[in-house]
Parts: sequence; C-alpha cells; structure tokens
Amino acid sequence: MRFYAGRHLLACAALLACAGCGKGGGGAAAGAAAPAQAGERRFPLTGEVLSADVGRKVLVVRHNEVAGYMPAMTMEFAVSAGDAAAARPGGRIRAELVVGRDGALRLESIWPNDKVSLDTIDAGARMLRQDTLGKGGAAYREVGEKVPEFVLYDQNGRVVDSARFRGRQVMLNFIYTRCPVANMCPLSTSKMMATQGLARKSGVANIEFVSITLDPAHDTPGILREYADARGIDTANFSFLTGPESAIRDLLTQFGVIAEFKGDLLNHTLATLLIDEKGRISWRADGSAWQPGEFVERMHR
Ligand SMILES: [Cu+2]
Repeated sequence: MRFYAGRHLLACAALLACAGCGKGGGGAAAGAAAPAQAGERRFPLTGEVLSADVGRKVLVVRHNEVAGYMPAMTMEFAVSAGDAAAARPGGRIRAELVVGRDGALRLESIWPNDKVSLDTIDAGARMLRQDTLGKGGAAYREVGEKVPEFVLYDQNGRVVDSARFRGRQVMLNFIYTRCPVANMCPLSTSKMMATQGLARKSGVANIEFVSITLDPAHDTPGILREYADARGIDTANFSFLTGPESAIRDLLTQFGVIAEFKGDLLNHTLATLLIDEKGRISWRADGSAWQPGEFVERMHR
C-alpha cells in the first residue's frame, strides 16, 4: 500500500488478478487479457457483428481468418452480458478469441474497429497529447481553467467528443471497474448515482455525469456497460468512458489524478470535478469525503 502526499489525499492499492494489466489500452492493437485459465488459448480476432442475442449472451460474427486457428467464417460466440448489450449489428470489432480447454469459444476484450471510429479516436488522442505536451509542467488544470478536449468511447462503444458537452454542466470522475476497495471507486460511483438522483429531484436540468476509466487496458465499452447495468445506472445522462491509454494518461495529468500500476497493483487518487457550461472547472473535490448535496448546490449557481 502506498500513499501520496499533498493535494492527493487518498490513494489505494488494488490487487489485480491479471498480469500485464495497464498496458495496451483502447487504442492499442492488443488489449490486456482477463485472468488466464489453465489450458486456454487466445487469438486476436477481427470481424463484423451480424447480430446480438442479449438473452443468450451471444454474438453472431462474420470473422476474418484467425491465424493459427480457423479460416474466415460466420459463427456464434459467447460473450459477457455487457458485450452482448453494447454490441451493434453492422459494427466492426476486434477482440480476443478465447478457446477453452473444453473447446468452447468466447470473445473477450471487444473494441470497436471501424475506420471512422478508430480515426476519430486516434485524432482525439493525438490532439490531447499535443495539448498536454504543449503545456509542459503546467498541464494541471486549476479550478477556473478550461478542461481539455477529448474523444473517447462510451459504454456502448460510441465515440464521444467532449464538444458534445458544451452548453451543459458536467460532473466528472475517474474510476475502474475492478477496484476492490469499497471506499474508493465503488463508493465514488454510488455517490455519483446519488448526486444524479438529487440533481434530478432538485430540478437541475442541464447536467451530464461522466466516469472515465483509470484502467483502459481492461475496461472495454462492454465491461463499462456491464458495470453500469449491474448497478441499475440510468445512462440517459451518465456516461462511462474509455479509450487509448495515452488519452487516459493525458487526462489524468491534466485533471491531477494519479494512477499507477506497480506490477499488478493500481495505486490511484480520487478527484470529482464540476465543469460549467463553458467548459471551465467550477468545483473540485479530492478524496471521497464530498457530499452529493454540495455538488448539486453548485450546479444551481
Ligand atoms: Cu479504486
């Protein structure tokens, strides 16, 4: 367990089950694997989703040749509930084909793979990289300053450009779905949900909630979708975002959040921000001691 001093009051060390997490990421060619089971084999796969059956948790995919395993064909694959829910017929995907010891096939680490999405996400990550480098040591955005522009995927694999939020207030934090520390990410998410409910009740019409993953190598759109669905989150104005590792790193730098893998450990701090209609940070709470009411009160100003 390591703690960071100064502005970042809270840090947690999370034991992750998988080796090699934290590398790769949404934009990289190879995402991180789920915990490997003995005797399983994994192959990169690309293809087009023809249909999704949410009830049975399967996708029908017209896939390209899987080098070393099978030729191109159309077939059914088991997927997670989140991947089934997030899938879009006609969408191109890249994934990891997992061949179980019993020969059962499933897809994991599913990411959008259509050219338009990839190009938009890559261009967004490059702009954010330049913006962060250009600011040098002054990349951290203080209250009153504008937040950086970003382009990421939401929990349905749709490209989200931060320009979409202009004219809206945004309450934003960073979490990751495997966080095992109850008073870190799980608590942050339930407080965001409470704030969403309170904001609605008190008549705040103009607000979006955004949680960006700290762990893009693992948190695919489908995994974020499952995280939201499992908690019954109303995603009408609450998005869960993921994308290229470099974009996430740049956002963490600019928003002053520390997240660092040390082997299998993810140490991270917590920050929750309110961003105004013009894209300026209007309030920031470090740690997890903030109250939903404080944020809602500021949304009314
Ligand atoms: Cu956490």
